[in-house]
Amino acid sequence: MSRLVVVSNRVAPITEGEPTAGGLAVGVLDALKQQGGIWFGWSGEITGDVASTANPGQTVGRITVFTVGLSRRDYDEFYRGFANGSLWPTLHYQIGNARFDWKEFFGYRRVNALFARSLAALVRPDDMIWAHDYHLFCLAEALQEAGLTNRAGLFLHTPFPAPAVFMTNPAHAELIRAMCRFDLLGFQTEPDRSAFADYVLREAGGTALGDGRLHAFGRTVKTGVYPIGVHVDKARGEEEAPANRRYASRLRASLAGRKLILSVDRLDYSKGLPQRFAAFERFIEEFTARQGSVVFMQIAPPSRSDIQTYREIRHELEAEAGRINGRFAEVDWVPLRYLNRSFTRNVLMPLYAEAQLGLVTPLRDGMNLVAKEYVAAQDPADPGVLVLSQFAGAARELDAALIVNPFDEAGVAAALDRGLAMQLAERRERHAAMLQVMRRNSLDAWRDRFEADLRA
Ligand code: ADQ
Repeated sequence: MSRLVVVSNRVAPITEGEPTAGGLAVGVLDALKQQGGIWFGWSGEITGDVASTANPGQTVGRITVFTVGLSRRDYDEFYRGFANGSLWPTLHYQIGNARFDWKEFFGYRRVNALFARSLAALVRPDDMIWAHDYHLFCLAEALQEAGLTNRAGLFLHTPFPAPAVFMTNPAHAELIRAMCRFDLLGFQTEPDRSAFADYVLREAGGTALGDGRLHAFGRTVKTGVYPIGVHVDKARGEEEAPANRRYASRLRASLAGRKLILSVDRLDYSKGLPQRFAAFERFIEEFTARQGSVVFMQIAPPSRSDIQTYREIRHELEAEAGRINGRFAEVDWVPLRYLNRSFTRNVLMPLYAEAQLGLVTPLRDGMNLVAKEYVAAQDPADPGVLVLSQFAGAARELDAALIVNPFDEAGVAAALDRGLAMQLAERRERHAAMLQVMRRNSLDAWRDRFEADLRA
Protein backbone atom coordinates (compact mmCIF):
# COMPACT_ATOMS: atom_id res chain seq x y z
CA MET A 1 0.00 0.00 0.00
CA SER A 2 1.19 3.52 -0.71
CA ARG A 3 2.80 5.44 2.15
CA LEU A 4 1.43 8.62 3.66
CA VAL A 5 3.87 11.53 3.59
CA VAL A 6 2.79 14.37 5.86
CA VAL A 7 4.21 17.81 5.09
CA SER A 8 3.85 20.77 7.42
CA ASN A 9 5.80 23.94 8.00
CA ARG A 10 7.09 22.85 11.39
CA VAL A 11 7.71 19.33 12.56
CA ALA A 12 6.71 19.12 16.22
CA PRO A 13 9.20 17.97 18.86
CA ILE A 14 8.21 14.33 18.87
CA THR A 15 10.03 13.26 22.01
CA GLU A 16 7.67 12.43 24.85
CA GLY A 17 7.03 15.05 27.47
CA GLU A 18 7.98 18.13 25.46
CA PRO A 19 5.50 20.95 25.64
CA THR A 20 3.80 21.44 22.29
CA ALA A 21 1.65 24.53 22.11
CA GLY A 22 -0.09 24.52 18.79
CA GLY A 23 -3.02 22.66 17.42
CA LEU A 24 -1.46 21.50 14.17
CA ALA A 25 1.51 19.89 15.88
CA VAL A 26 -0.69 18.24 18.48
CA GLY A 27 -3.20 16.93 15.95
CA VAL A 28 -0.72 15.68 13.38
CA LEU A 29 1.54 14.10 15.96
CA ASP A 30 -1.31 12.21 17.63
CA ALA A 31 -2.70 11.14 14.27
CA LEU A 32 0.67 9.87 13.01
CA LYS A 33 1.86 8.26 16.25
CA GLN A 34 -0.66 5.51 15.96
CA GLN A 35 -0.33 4.42 12.39
CA GLY A 36 3.18 5.61 11.60
CA GLY A 37 4.37 7.46 8.53
CA ILE A 38 6.75 10.06 7.18
CA TRP A 39 6.72 13.65 8.43
CA PHE A 40 8.53 16.31 6.47
CA GLY A 41 8.99 19.95 7.37
CA TRP A 42 11.17 22.78 8.56
CA SER A 43 13.49 21.89 11.44
CA GLY A 44 12.91 25.25 13.11
CA GLU A 45 16.55 26.16 12.46
CA ILE A 46 17.91 29.07 10.48
CA THR A 47 20.89 27.83 8.51
CA GLY A 48 23.31 30.27 6.93
CA ASP A 49 22.45 31.89 3.64
CA VAL A 50 20.99 29.13 1.57
CA ALA A 51 18.29 26.69 2.61
CA SER A 52 19.65 23.22 3.19
CA THR A 53 18.52 19.93 1.73
CA ALA A 54 16.62 17.40 3.81
CA ASN A 55 18.40 15.95 6.82
CA PRO A 56 18.49 12.15 6.80
CA GLY A 57 15.37 10.60 8.27
CA GLN A 58 15.31 10.10 12.01
CA THR A 59 12.86 7.50 13.27
CA VAL A 60 11.00 8.09 16.50
CA GLY A 61 8.50 5.38 17.33
CA ARG A 62 6.64 4.71 14.11
CA ILE A 63 7.31 8.15 12.63
CA THR A 64 10.23 8.92 10.32
CA VAL A 65 11.07 12.59 10.26
CA PHE A 66 12.88 14.51 7.53
CA THR A 67 13.64 18.17 8.07
CA VAL A 68 15.11 21.07 6.14
CA GLY A 69 16.62 24.28 7.47
CA LEU A 70 15.61 27.71 6.20
CA SER A 71 17.89 30.60 5.34
CA ARG A 72 17.41 33.92 7.16
CA ARG A 73 15.88 35.37 3.99
CA ASP A 74 13.48 32.42 3.61
CA TYR A 75 12.48 32.73 7.23
CA ASP A 76 11.83 36.47 6.99
CA GLU A 77 9.96 36.42 3.71
CA PHE A 78 8.12 33.11 3.93
CA TYR A 79 7.47 32.47 7.62
CA ARG A 80 7.48 35.83 9.36
CA GLY A 81 6.40 37.76 6.29
CA PHE A 82 3.84 36.21 4.00
CA ALA A 83 2.60 33.20 6.03
CA ASN A 84 2.24 34.88 9.42
CA GLY A 85 2.21 38.58 8.54
CA SER A 86 -0.19 38.39 5.56
CA LEU A 87 -2.06 35.11 5.36
CA TRP A 88 -2.73 34.34 9.02
CA PRO A 89 -4.50 37.65 9.77
CA THR A 90 -6.42 37.57 6.47
CA LEU A 91 -7.65 34.02 7.02
CA HIS A 92 -8.82 35.13 10.50
CA TYR A 93 -10.73 38.17 9.16
CA GLN A 94 -8.16 40.50 10.77
CA ILE A 95 -7.35 42.51 7.68
CA GLY A 96 -6.30 45.48 9.81
CA ASN A 97 -3.40 43.38 11.14
CA ALA A 98 -2.33 42.13 7.71
CA ARG A 99 0.65 43.48 5.81
CA PHE A 100 1.61 42.71 2.23
CA ASP A 101 4.75 42.77 0.12
CA TRP A 102 5.13 40.95 -3.22
CA LYS A 103 8.73 40.16 -2.30
CA GLU A 104 7.42 38.17 0.65
CA PHE A 105 4.88 36.37 -1.50
CA PHE A 106 7.67 35.36 -3.92
CA GLY A 107 9.68 34.16 -0.92
CA TYR A 108 6.66 32.08 0.14
CA ARG A 109 6.47 30.48 -3.30
CA ARG A 110 10.24 29.92 -3.25
CA VAL A 111 10.07 27.99 0.04
CA ASN A 112 7.14 25.90 -1.24
CA ALA A 113 9.36 25.05 -4.24
CA LEU A 114 12.26 24.23 -1.93
CA PHE A 115 10.06 21.82 0.04
CA ALA A 116 8.91 20.24 -3.23
CA ARG A 117 12.47 19.70 -4.49
CA SER A 118 13.52 18.09 -1.21
CA LEU A 119 10.42 15.90 -1.26
CA ALA A 120 11.17 14.81 -4.82
CA ALA A 121 14.25 13.05 -3.50
CA LEU A 122 12.26 11.20 -0.82
CA VAL A 123 8.92 10.11 -2.16
CA ARG A 124 8.09 7.04 -4.19
CA PRO A 125 5.73 7.33 -7.15
CA ASP A 126 2.77 5.76 -5.31
CA ASP A 127 3.15 7.77 -2.04
CA MET A 128 0.33 10.12 -1.08
CA ILE A 129 1.24 13.59 0.08
CA TRP A 130 -0.80 15.25 2.81
CA ALA A 131 0.13 18.92 3.23
CA HIS A 132 -0.99 20.95 6.22
CA ASP A 133 -2.08 24.51 6.56
CA TYR A 134 -1.66 27.98 5.14
CA HIS A 135 2.11 27.79 4.76
CA LEU A 136 1.80 25.35 1.87
CA PHE A 137 -0.90 26.66 -0.48
CA CYS A 138 1.60 26.49 -3.37
CA LEU A 139 3.02 23.04 -2.61
CA ALA A 140 1.04 20.96 -5.15
CA GLU A 141 1.92 23.42 -7.90
CA ALA A 142 5.58 23.21 -6.90
CA LEU A 143 5.50 19.40 -6.73
CA GLN A 144 4.08 19.23 -10.23
CA GLU A 145 6.69 21.68 -11.46
CA ALA A 146 9.33 19.41 -9.92
CA GLY A 147 7.93 16.58 -12.06
CA LEU A 148 6.01 14.69 -9.37
CA THR A 149 2.59 13.23 -10.14
CA ASN A 150 1.73 11.90 -6.64
CA ARG A 151 -1.74 12.40 -5.28
CA ALA A 152 -1.64 15.44 -3.01
CA GLY A 153 -4.11 16.89 -0.53
CA LEU A 154 -4.09 19.95 1.71
CA PHE A 155 -5.89 20.34 5.02
CA LEU A 156 -6.43 23.93 6.16
CA HIS A 157 -6.37 24.20 9.97
CA THR A 158 -7.48 27.85 9.97
CA PRO A 159 -10.77 29.33 8.76
CA PHE A 160 -11.19 30.20 5.10
CA PRO A 161 -12.78 33.67 4.94
CA ALA A 162 -15.49 35.11 2.73
CA PRO A 163 -14.13 35.91 -0.78
CA ALA A 164 -14.37 39.68 -0.19
CA VAL A 165 -11.98 39.29 2.75
CA PHE A 166 -9.61 36.88 1.00
CA MET A 167 -9.41 39.25 -1.96
CA THR A 168 -7.87 41.97 0.21
CA ASN A 169 -4.67 39.94 -0.17
CA PRO A 170 -3.20 41.14 -3.47
CA ALA A 171 -1.92 37.62 -4.28
CA HIS A 172 -5.39 36.08 -3.91
CA ALA A 173 -5.69 34.93 -7.53
CA GLU A 174 -2.26 33.26 -7.52
CA LEU A 175 -3.07 31.52 -4.25
CA ILE A 176 -6.42 30.14 -5.40
CA ARG A 177 -4.96 28.92 -8.69
CA ALA A 178 -2.21 27.14 -6.75
CA MET A 179 -4.68 25.62 -4.26
CA CYS A 180 -6.69 24.18 -7.15
CA ARG A 181 -3.63 22.10 -8.12
CA PHE A 182 -4.25 19.81 -5.14
CA ASP A 183 -6.44 16.72 -5.64
CA LEU A 184 -8.19 17.25 -2.31
CA LEU A 185 -8.73 20.35 -0.17
CA GLY A 186 -9.97 19.75 3.38
CA PHE A 187 -11.60 22.37 5.62
CA GLN A 188 -12.66 22.36 9.28
CA THR A 189 -16.28 23.38 8.71
CA GLU A 190 -18.81 23.73 5.91
CA PRO A 191 -18.77 27.57 6.02
CA ASP A 192 -15.00 27.45 5.34
CA ARG A 193 -15.44 25.02 2.47
CA SER A 194 -18.26 26.95 0.90
CA ALA A 195 -16.38 30.26 1.22
CA PHE A 196 -13.57 28.69 -0.82
CA ALA A 197 -16.06 27.24 -3.34
CA ASP A 198 -17.74 30.67 -3.61
CA TYR A 199 -14.46 32.24 -4.60
CA VAL A 200 -13.74 29.54 -7.21
CA LEU A 201 -17.24 29.73 -8.70
CA ARG A 202 -17.70 33.50 -8.69
CA GLU A 203 -14.22 34.92 -9.08
CA ALA A 204 -12.30 32.22 -10.94
CA GLY A 205 -14.95 31.05 -13.43
CA GLY A 206 -15.09 27.55 -11.92
CA THR A 207 -18.03 25.14 -12.02
CA ALA A 208 -19.42 22.84 -9.33
CA LEU A 209 -19.54 19.16 -10.30
CA GLY A 210 -21.41 17.94 -7.21
CA ASP A 211 -20.13 16.02 -4.19
CA GLY A 212 -17.75 18.87 -3.33
CA ARG A 213 -15.87 18.64 -6.62
CA LEU A 214 -14.97 21.88 -8.40
CA HIS A 215 -13.70 22.30 -11.93
CA ALA A 216 -11.36 25.26 -12.43
CA PHE A 217 -8.15 26.09 -14.30
CA GLY A 218 -8.56 22.97 -16.46
CA ARG A 219 -8.63 20.43 -13.65
CA THR A 220 -10.85 19.02 -10.93
CA VAL A 221 -10.28 19.45 -7.19
CA LYS A 222 -12.37 17.76 -4.54
CA THR A 223 -13.28 19.81 -1.47
CA GLY A 224 -14.51 18.33 1.81
CA VAL A 225 -15.14 19.02 5.50
CA TYR A 226 -13.03 17.16 8.07
CA PRO A 227 -13.40 18.60 11.57
CA ILE A 228 -10.27 17.82 13.57
CA GLY A 229 -10.84 16.10 16.92
CA VAL A 230 -9.05 14.79 20.00
CA HIS A 231 -8.48 11.35 21.54
CA VAL A 232 -11.39 11.49 23.96
CA ASP A 233 -10.47 8.59 26.21
CA LYS A 234 -6.77 9.37 26.29
CA ALA A 235 -7.50 12.80 27.76
CA ARG A 236 -9.39 11.21 30.65
CA GLY A 237 -6.57 8.71 31.23
CA GLU A 238 -4.06 11.55 31.48
CA GLU A 239 -6.36 13.45 33.78
CA GLU A 240 -6.48 10.53 36.20
CA ALA A 241 -2.77 9.55 36.21
CA PRO A 242 -1.36 10.57 39.63
CA ALA A 243 2.02 11.66 38.17
CA ASN A 244 0.23 14.20 35.99
CA ARG A 245 -1.64 15.75 38.88
CA ARG A 246 1.24 17.63 40.49
CA TYR A 247 0.19 21.08 39.24
CA ALA A 248 -3.50 20.31 39.61
CA SER A 249 -3.04 19.47 43.29
CA ARG A 250 -1.18 22.70 43.92
CA LEU A 251 -3.82 24.63 42.03
CA ARG A 252 -6.67 23.06 43.99
CA ALA A 253 -4.98 23.78 47.32
CA SER A 254 -4.41 27.41 46.32
CA LEU A 255 -8.05 27.92 45.33
CA ALA A 256 -9.27 27.00 48.81
CA GLY A 257 -12.75 26.14 47.60
CA ARG A 258 -13.12 29.02 45.15
CA LYS A 259 -14.47 28.27 41.69
CA LEU A 260 -12.08 28.29 38.75
CA ILE A 261 -12.57 29.70 35.25
CA LEU A 262 -9.78 28.46 32.95
CA SER A 263 -8.55 29.59 29.53
CA VAL A 264 -5.60 28.10 27.62
CA ASP A 265 -4.37 29.62 24.37
CA ARG A 266 -1.31 30.34 22.32
CA LEU A 267 -0.81 34.08 22.77
CA ASP A 268 -2.34 35.18 19.48
CA TYR A 269 -4.59 38.11 18.60
CA SER A 270 -7.09 35.74 16.95
CA LYS A 271 -7.82 34.20 20.35
CA GLY A 272 -9.60 37.30 21.69
CA LEU A 273 -7.67 37.65 24.96
CA PRO A 274 -8.10 41.41 25.51
CA GLN A 275 -11.84 41.08 24.90
CA ARG A 276 -11.93 38.13 27.31
CA PHE A 277 -10.11 40.03 30.06
CA ALA A 278 -12.59 42.88 29.58
CA ALA A 279 -15.55 40.48 29.81
CA PHE A 280 -14.14 38.99 33.00
CA GLU A 281 -13.73 42.47 34.47
CA ARG A 282 -17.35 43.22 33.53
CA PHE A 283 -18.37 39.96 35.23
CA ILE A 284 -16.77 40.74 38.59
CA GLU A 285 -18.01 44.29 38.39
CA GLU A 286 -21.60 43.32 37.67
CA PHE A 287 -22.03 40.10 39.65
CA THR A 288 -20.70 41.45 42.91
CA ALA A 289 -21.69 38.33 44.84
CA ARG A 290 -19.03 36.44 42.85
CA GLN A 291 -16.24 38.69 44.11
CA GLY A 292 -13.85 36.76 46.29
CA SER A 293 -15.27 33.39 45.28
CA VAL A 294 -14.11 32.97 41.66
CA VAL A 295 -10.64 32.93 40.12
CA PHE A 296 -9.93 33.29 36.40
CA MET A 297 -6.70 31.64 35.25
CA GLN A 298 -5.39 32.42 31.76
CA ILE A 299 -2.53 30.24 30.51
CA ALA A 300 -0.99 31.75 27.37
CA PRO A 301 2.57 30.97 26.29
CA PRO A 302 4.03 33.56 23.89
CA SER A 303 4.13 32.52 20.24
CA ARG A 304 5.64 34.09 17.10
CA SER A 305 7.18 36.70 19.40
CA ASP A 306 9.44 38.06 16.65
CA ILE A 307 6.38 39.56 14.93
CA GLN A 308 5.42 43.07 16.05
CA THR A 309 1.65 42.50 16.47
CA TYR A 310 2.39 39.56 18.79
CA ARG A 311 4.70 41.65 20.95
CA GLU A 312 2.05 44.36 21.17
CA ILE A 313 -0.71 42.07 22.34
CA ARG A 314 1.59 40.62 24.98
CA HIS A 315 2.30 44.05 26.45
CA GLU A 316 -1.36 44.95 26.34
CA LEU A 317 -2.37 41.85 28.28
CA GLU A 318 0.32 42.29 30.90
CA ALA A 319 -0.92 45.81 31.53
CA GLU A 320 -4.57 44.75 31.64
CA ALA A 321 -3.97 41.85 34.02
CA GLY A 322 -2.13 44.20 36.39
CA ARG A 323 -4.84 46.84 36.16
CA ILE A 324 -7.75 44.44 36.78
CA ASN A 325 -6.01 42.84 39.76
CA GLY A 326 -5.04 46.24 41.13
CA ARG A 327 -8.64 47.34 40.91
CA PHE A 328 -10.32 44.31 42.52
CA ALA A 329 -7.80 42.28 44.53
CA GLU A 330 -8.32 41.80 48.25
CA VAL A 331 -5.77 40.80 50.90
CA ASP A 332 -6.87 37.19 50.42
CA TRP A 333 -8.08 37.14 46.78
CA VAL A 334 -6.49 37.87 43.41
CA PRO A 335 -9.14 37.57 40.68
CA LEU A 336 -6.94 36.98 37.63
CA ARG A 337 -3.93 34.69 37.31
CA TYR A 338 -2.05 35.23 34.07
CA LEU A 339 0.59 32.60 33.25
CA ASN A 340 2.86 33.36 30.30
CA ARG A 341 4.10 29.81 29.97
CA SER A 342 3.50 26.46 28.42
CA PHE A 343 2.69 23.14 30.12
CA THR A 344 3.20 19.63 28.84
CA ARG A 345 -0.09 18.20 27.71
CA ASN A 346 -0.19 15.47 30.33
CA VAL A 347 -0.28 18.05 33.12
CA LEU A 348 -2.63 20.32 31.19
CA MET A 349 -5.44 17.73 31.20
CA PRO A 350 -5.72 17.61 35.01
CA LEU A 351 -5.71 21.41 35.06
CA TYR A 352 -8.73 21.42 32.73
CA ALA A 353 -10.44 18.98 35.07
CA GLU A 354 -10.01 21.36 38.03
CA ALA A 355 -11.98 24.13 36.31
CA GLN A 356 -15.73 24.49 36.86
CA LEU A 357 -15.79 26.56 33.70
CA GLY A 358 -13.72 26.45 30.49
CA LEU A 359 -13.69 29.82 28.74
CA VAL A 360 -12.83 29.62 25.02
CA THR A 361 -13.61 32.84 23.18
CA PRO A 362 -11.51 33.28 20.01
CA LEU A 363 -12.56 36.03 17.60
CA ARG A 364 -12.03 33.45 14.83
CA ASP A 365 -10.64 29.94 14.99
CA GLY A 366 -10.48 27.12 12.47
CA MET A 367 -11.51 24.60 15.12
CA ASN A 368 -10.00 25.19 18.60
CA LEU A 369 -8.74 22.01 20.19
CA VAL A 370 -8.64 23.53 23.67
CA ALA A 371 -12.47 23.52 23.72
CA LYS A 372 -12.49 19.81 22.86
CA GLU A 373 -9.69 18.98 25.30
CA TYR A 374 -11.58 20.76 28.08
CA VAL A 375 -14.71 18.68 27.43
CA ALA A 376 -12.70 15.44 27.14
CA ALA A 377 -10.92 16.06 30.46
CA GLN A 378 -14.11 16.52 32.50
CA ASP A 379 -15.48 13.94 34.92
CA PRO A 380 -18.76 12.84 33.26
CA ALA A 381 -20.36 12.44 36.70
CA ASP A 382 -19.63 16.08 37.64
CA PRO A 383 -18.50 17.96 34.54
CA GLY A 384 -17.61 21.62 34.18
CA VAL A 385 -19.31 24.00 31.75
CA LEU A 386 -17.84 25.13 28.43
CA VAL A 387 -18.40 28.74 27.37
CA LEU A 388 -17.53 28.86 23.66
CA SER A 389 -17.27 31.55 20.98
CA GLN A 390 -19.66 31.25 18.09
CA PHE A 391 -16.68 32.04 15.83
CA ALA A 392 -14.68 28.94 16.75
CA GLY A 393 -15.11 26.09 14.25
CA ALA A 394 -15.76 23.87 17.29
CA ALA A 395 -19.05 25.70 17.95
CA ARG A 396 -20.62 23.91 15.00
CA GLU A 397 -20.18 20.56 16.72
CA LEU A 398 -20.27 21.64 20.37
CA ASP A 399 -23.59 23.44 20.25
CA ALA A 400 -24.40 22.10 23.72
CA ALA A 401 -21.83 24.54 25.13
CA LEU A 402 -22.94 28.01 26.26
CA ILE A 403 -22.35 29.80 22.96
CA VAL A 404 -21.30 33.46 23.16
CA ASN A 405 -20.27 36.33 20.93
CA PRO A 406 -16.73 37.24 22.08
CA PHE A 407 -17.30 40.89 21.10
CA ASP A 408 -20.24 41.13 23.53
CA GLU A 409 -18.70 41.76 26.97
CA ALA A 410 -22.03 41.78 28.77
CA GLY A 411 -23.11 38.57 27.05
CA VAL A 412 -19.91 36.76 28.01
CA ALA A 413 -20.17 38.05 31.59
CA ALA A 414 -23.76 36.76 31.83
CA ALA A 415 -22.72 33.37 30.41
CA LEU A 416 -19.99 33.12 33.07
CA ASP A 417 -22.54 33.69 35.81
CA ARG A 418 -24.99 31.26 34.25
CA GLY A 419 -22.30 28.60 33.76
CA LEU A 420 -21.06 28.85 37.34
CA ALA A 421 -24.62 28.52 38.64
CA MET A 422 -25.61 25.61 36.38
CA GLN A 423 -27.14 22.62 38.15
CA LEU A 424 -25.60 19.15 37.90
CA ALA A 425 -28.36 17.62 35.73
CA GLU A 426 -27.99 20.27 33.04
CA ARG A 427 -24.20 20.12 33.16
CA ARG A 428 -24.28 16.36 32.67
CA GLU A 429 -26.75 16.56 29.84
CA ARG A 430 -24.73 19.17 27.94
CA HIS A 431 -21.45 17.36 28.56
CA ALA A 432 -22.84 14.01 27.36
CA ALA A 433 -24.13 15.62 24.17
CA MET A 434 -20.72 17.16 23.43
CA LEU A 435 -18.86 13.95 24.22
CA GLN A 436 -21.08 12.03 21.84
CA VAL A 437 -20.22 14.33 18.92
CA MET A 438 -16.54 14.27 19.85
CA ARG A 439 -16.44 10.48 19.83
CA ARG A 440 -17.95 10.46 16.36
CA ASN A 441 -15.54 13.15 15.08
CA SER A 442 -12.44 11.81 16.80
CA LEU A 443 -8.88 12.49 15.71
CA ASP A 444 -8.71 9.02 14.14
CA ALA A 445 -11.89 9.68 12.17
CA TRP A 446 -10.41 12.97 10.93
CA ARG A 447 -7.24 11.27 9.67
CA ASP A 448 -8.99 8.20 8.25
CA ARG A 449 -11.63 10.19 6.36
CA PHE A 450 -9.12 12.57 4.84
CA GLU A 451 -6.83 9.71 3.89
CA ALA A 452 -9.66 7.68 2.36
CA ASP A 453 -10.84 10.62 0.27
CA LEU A 454 -7.30 11.34 -0.90
CA ARG A 455 -6.86 7.70 -1.86
CA ALA A 456 -10.23 7.54 -3.67
P1 ADQ B 1 -3.97 26.71 17.31
O1 ADQ B 1 -4.28 28.08 16.85
O2 ADQ B 1 -2.64 26.51 17.87
O3 ADQ B 1 -4.22 25.63 16.18
P2 ADQ B 1 -5.83 25.17 19.14
O4 ADQ B 1 -6.68 24.38 18.26
O5 ADQ B 1 -6.56 25.71 20.31
O6 ADQ B 1 -5.14 26.41 18.43
O7 ADQ B 1 -4.67 24.24 19.64
C1 ADQ B 1 -3.82 24.59 20.66
C2 ADQ B 1 -3.11 23.33 21.14
O8 ADQ B 1 -1.95 23.72 21.82
C3 ADQ B 1 -3.97 22.54 22.06
O9 ADQ B 1 -3.80 21.17 21.85
C4 ADQ B 1 -3.44 22.93 23.43
O10 ADQ B 1 -3.49 21.90 24.38
C5 ADQ B 1 -2.02 23.31 23.15
N1 ADQ B 1 -1.67 24.43 24.02
C6 ADQ B 1 -2.11 25.68 23.98
N2 ADQ B 1 -1.61 26.40 25.00
C7 ADQ B 1 -0.81 25.58 25.69
C8 ADQ B 1 -0.02 25.70 26.85
N3 ADQ B 1 0.04 26.82 27.57
N4 ADQ B 1 0.68 24.64 27.25
C9 ADQ B 1 0.60 23.49 26.56
N5 ADQ B 1 -0.15 23.31 25.49
C10 ADQ B 1 -0.85 24.33 25.06
C11 ADQ B 1 -4.54 25.63 14.78
C12 ADQ B 1 -5.82 26.41 14.44
C13 ADQ B 1 -6.99 25.87 15.25
C14 ADQ B 1 -7.13 24.38 15.03
C15 ADQ B 1 -5.81 23.67 15.21
C16 ADQ B 1 -5.90 22.20 14.80
O11 ADQ B 1 -5.64 27.79 14.68
O12 ADQ B 1 -8.19 26.53 14.89
O13 ADQ B 1 -8.06 23.86 15.96
O14 ADQ B 1 -4.78 24.27 14.45
O15 ADQ B 1 -6.40 22.06 13.52
